[in-house]
Amino acid sequence: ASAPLTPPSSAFTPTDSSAAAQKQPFVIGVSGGTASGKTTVCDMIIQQLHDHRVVLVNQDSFYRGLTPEELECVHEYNFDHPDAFDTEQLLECVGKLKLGQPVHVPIYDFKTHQRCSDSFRQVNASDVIILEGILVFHDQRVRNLMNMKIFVDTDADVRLVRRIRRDIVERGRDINSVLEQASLPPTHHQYAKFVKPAFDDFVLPSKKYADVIIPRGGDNHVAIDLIVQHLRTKLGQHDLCKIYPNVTVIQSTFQI
Ligand code: UZR
Ligand code: MG
Repeated sequence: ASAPLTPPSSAFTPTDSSAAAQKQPFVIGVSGGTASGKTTVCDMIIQQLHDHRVVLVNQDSFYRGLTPEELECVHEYNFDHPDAFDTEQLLECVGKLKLGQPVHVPIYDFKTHQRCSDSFRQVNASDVIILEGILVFHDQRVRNLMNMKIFVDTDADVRLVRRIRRDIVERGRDINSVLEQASLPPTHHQYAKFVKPAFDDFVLPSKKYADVIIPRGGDNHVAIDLIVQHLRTKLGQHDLCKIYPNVTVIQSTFQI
């Protein structure tokens, strides 16, 4: 069951809905294969736009928690398929942020494959919303919310090496569990069985929707500088910083 997205008492409504409709936050979609450097690219954009209010929403937060039955055969569960995400909830969340309303984003635990049942991350109104994830370009309704789409394009071998390192260091795995069922032939390993086919079937085809393709990810400082320059121009043009006159209180608790 989906938990409510909007905090009950502090619901924020723009004072002038027509003005807010004209000057909505700038939504950037950042997609690319697993461990391509999406999060790094987003962090670099956020760092360089330090004088603006930018929030990052990660598609990973919208992973559905696994049922006890699914947990029993977790090796068979495809985390790389679009159905693994609660896209309706993601849509509702980004839709509300676009209207200037604060939302509660679920917290997903990669170690237990469950959502935190009692805590959320509050994300407040902002000038820029970055929506990041392997499949954020898959659903047309999600794409339609985006003002700019960036695809981080990193070679598959580089991604696999990073993925192994990251899952061991950050996501509570060992090498066997990253590749899964190491006693079986390589075609049965999790990477070969799910991650790679889903990249070919769903992630790569969504590259065609990108406005900008960044080769090599976070190492590509030139591309990130260009994007930030463009964003600064857009933010200046739309005077987005001043769209929410009553946001001051929220701003003080603003977090990324
Ligand atoms: P990024 N994933 C997990 O490893 N465990 C989970 O509980 C949920 C997801 C992985 C998922 C996907 N695949 O490739 C990756 N698996 O997280 C997406 N297996 O995250 O974009 O940060 O790499
Ligand atoms: Mg990431």
